[in-house]
Amino acid sequence: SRARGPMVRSVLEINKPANTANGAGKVDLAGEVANELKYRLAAPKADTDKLYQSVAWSVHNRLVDAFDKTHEHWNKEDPKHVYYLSAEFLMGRTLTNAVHNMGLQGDYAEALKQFGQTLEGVHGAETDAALGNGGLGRLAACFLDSMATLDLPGWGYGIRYRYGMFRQAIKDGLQVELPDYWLDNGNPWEIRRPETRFNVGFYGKLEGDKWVPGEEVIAEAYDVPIPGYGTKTCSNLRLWDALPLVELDLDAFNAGQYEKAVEQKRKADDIAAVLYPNDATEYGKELRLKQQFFFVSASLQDTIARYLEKHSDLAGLPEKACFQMNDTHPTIAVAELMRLLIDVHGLPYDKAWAITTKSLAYTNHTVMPEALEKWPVAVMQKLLPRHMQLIEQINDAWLASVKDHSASKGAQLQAAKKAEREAAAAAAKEERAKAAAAALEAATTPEEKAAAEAAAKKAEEEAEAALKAILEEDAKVDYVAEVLKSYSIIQENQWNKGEMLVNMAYLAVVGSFAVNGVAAIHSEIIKTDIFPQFVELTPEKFQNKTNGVTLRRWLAYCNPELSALITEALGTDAWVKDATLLAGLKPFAEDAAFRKRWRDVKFAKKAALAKHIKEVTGYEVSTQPLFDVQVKRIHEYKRQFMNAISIIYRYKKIKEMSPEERKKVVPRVCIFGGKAASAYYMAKKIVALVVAIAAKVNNDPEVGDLLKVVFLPNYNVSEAEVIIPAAELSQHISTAGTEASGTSNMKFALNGSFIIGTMDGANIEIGENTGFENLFIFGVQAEEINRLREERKDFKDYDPRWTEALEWVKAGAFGRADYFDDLVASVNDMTRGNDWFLLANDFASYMDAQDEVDKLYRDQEEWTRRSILYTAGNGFFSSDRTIDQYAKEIWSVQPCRQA
Ligand code: OX2
Repeated sequence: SRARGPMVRSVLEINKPANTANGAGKVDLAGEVANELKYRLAAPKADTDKLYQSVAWSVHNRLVDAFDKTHEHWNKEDPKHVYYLSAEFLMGRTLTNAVHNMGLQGDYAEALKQFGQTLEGVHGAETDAALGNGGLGRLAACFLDSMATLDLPGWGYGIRYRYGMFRQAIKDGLQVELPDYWLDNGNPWEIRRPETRFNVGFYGKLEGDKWVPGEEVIAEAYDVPIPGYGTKTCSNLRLWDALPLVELDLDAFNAGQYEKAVEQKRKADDIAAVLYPNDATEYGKELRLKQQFFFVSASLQDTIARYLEKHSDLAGLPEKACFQMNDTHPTIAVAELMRLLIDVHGLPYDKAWAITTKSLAYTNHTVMPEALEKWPVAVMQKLLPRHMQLIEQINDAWLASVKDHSASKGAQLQAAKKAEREAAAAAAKEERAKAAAAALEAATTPEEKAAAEAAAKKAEEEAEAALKAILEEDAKVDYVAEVLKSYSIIQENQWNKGEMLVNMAYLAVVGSFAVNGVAAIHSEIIKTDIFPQFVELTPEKFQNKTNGVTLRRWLAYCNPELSALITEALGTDAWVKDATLLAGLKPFAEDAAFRKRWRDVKFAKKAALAKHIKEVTGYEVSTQPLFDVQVKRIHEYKRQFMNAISIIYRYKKIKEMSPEERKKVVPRVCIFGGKAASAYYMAKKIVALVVAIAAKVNNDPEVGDLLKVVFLPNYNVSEAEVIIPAAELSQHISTAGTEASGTSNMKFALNGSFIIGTMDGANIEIGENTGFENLFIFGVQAEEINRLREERKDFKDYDPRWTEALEWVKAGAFGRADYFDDLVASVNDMTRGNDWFLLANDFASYMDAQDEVDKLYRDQEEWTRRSILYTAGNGFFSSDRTIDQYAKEIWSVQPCRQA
């Protein structure tokens, strides 16, 4: 559904002035756009769509210029590069970003005038490049922007999925998934490189150490130029497409075997076809491992080939290349780099291992156990037999190296266990002695005394025998082996005994020189809960790199009105590149006239969102109420369900109020957005519940503008760019300890939106930067989670409001009572659900925090004052800062800037 504007002027008309308007020495952009329109698109009329494409192709030419110069420069200087290996890059639209980053907005605006159009006018015709699910993929995209902006030599490497993230629609109240045909109109933002191809093998057999693949495909490169902001640097995102070695088997075709004739092509097509639509969960499908290996192998082959154009000794590779593995998805790189060095380049194992472990670094993005990828050995063996052999070798060498440590740790554990048993036995013995003395004392006859003595003796003997037996049992436990097992990359599946798995996170930790988490709390949790045994051995490997977002896309371009105000106040636009300057806004929070202008901007953005809501959902919302937003992937741990239930409670109370009471209610528009993974049963019900609440509440005349609920379908980067600037309150309410970082929280904060949230992920650091008094923090702390899960009370004993709202859903107040039954039971029926994410526990404090929100919103001056402090306080969350830290503390990559 693409915005098609009115037909504008004919090509003939616009060609004339365009060719003569510009002076010598200046690129004639209007003429260039006209040429693209006429010759590349062969379009007789310049409608919005065609005009967008023509402008995009013209911008493409400017990008290619910058790209070529940058790479010529880097080629000459030969600096160390970082390669960001990621299965996901969630780029969104490119036009506005590219034009602004290159400082060409004035020129293109001028050129477009000749077609009776504006940049903003054609912007909407672009389809998002949605090659990612959520935070992880968008982070990769922000990182590319910052790397180029900081002139850091570095490329992204990924897959050119032919179908990106599915398009979400709501049909009959439920989510439906539609294919994302993002390449249908061509893609002006990429350069196909038919000369850059590598073969990637799968399956087959081992002849000793020699791997003979049973299937092979070609990886072909597509380059996506990445222009930095305010610099000549234009770096690269190289995405791989998969092609068959033989596209058409003509013999088979001629023999009438049509399917066999295109079998290779079909298999290759599958590899680069779709992005797996899961966020923070495991995929566990052979095709997924195939995709991972496909792009990792091509990327490593490519970088090694370029290295060898200039250098002969691969021992120097770590001085020229660092590979950052974005979560476990690319961690087969550990084995593939080993294979390439040993099998293809003839290096001995030890030398290859030294190079590998000096070149690889790993970022962990989640502590959700289901997202830490573990591949069955059987699958790995079948798909990548040589890699499985190497992983076994790596594991053996690794376990041998931790043998001494395991022996002493095991012995310590065993001694500690023994001491513990003996101490317990000694304490019990003392108790028995006391009891025996009392029994003796109480005995009156000699017979009774004798009996008491005999009983005491017997008890003593029994206890000693029991202790002996226990100690003997303990002695049989092989503590050393247990400790050693905790280090093993290959481990038994705890849910399916007998099945062996390759723990990809462990492989990554062993194969990397640096491991990092993505927010302070998360980096601590991975040390204490996920990799404690590795931290014992190499504490220096573990780092924190708190996430960040690019201020270009997420403030300057998505909120030009606020940007203009900030620039005016600071007297410079240097904050776009140096986010620490935003702190200069603090004094303006005290200025009533400035606050008024700040509010006016927010109001304008709310009006734009209200218009969008009307267009997309048909719902009419006023711009006066508080705009309350929760947009992110739908997941039980993110607790959209808790938000929904609180809205139901609010709605119920409004209905029960007298007209007088209703006057005191702070009106709200509650906005949701987010996709549910297609196979995620509960998440889909949560979407349906929000849609059902909206249908009921928005059509209830009794409630009017006091409450509106909106589910905006197909949440993606472009939607976020409209939603985030308009938000006044945003919700980041995951169970403490579950959201590694979150990155939308940073985007909201930078756009002056308040945060209601838990002590989780980057919320904590946002609190530190904004001042916790300005956030609405609620809920239990991460340290309490395990205990609270064990101490589960009956659901009705938490907060009566919780059960009241849930019972209403159960009674069918929002329709589909049967459909919502499992969802409601998961947090409301002790026999059917354990409320794993502690919604019931946190509901009361969440409701209290919401009351605080309403209270503060009534005081618009104070609200605005603090809103300004959000923008002023959070420059820390620029991805420029994050990338600078990666470059210095992990990659050892220096800027390489053209004069
Ligand atoms: C996400 C995490 O869930 C989120 O908390 C974090 O902000 C983001 O990565 C970027 O670091 N898939 N998505 C994530 O992790 C995984 C795995």
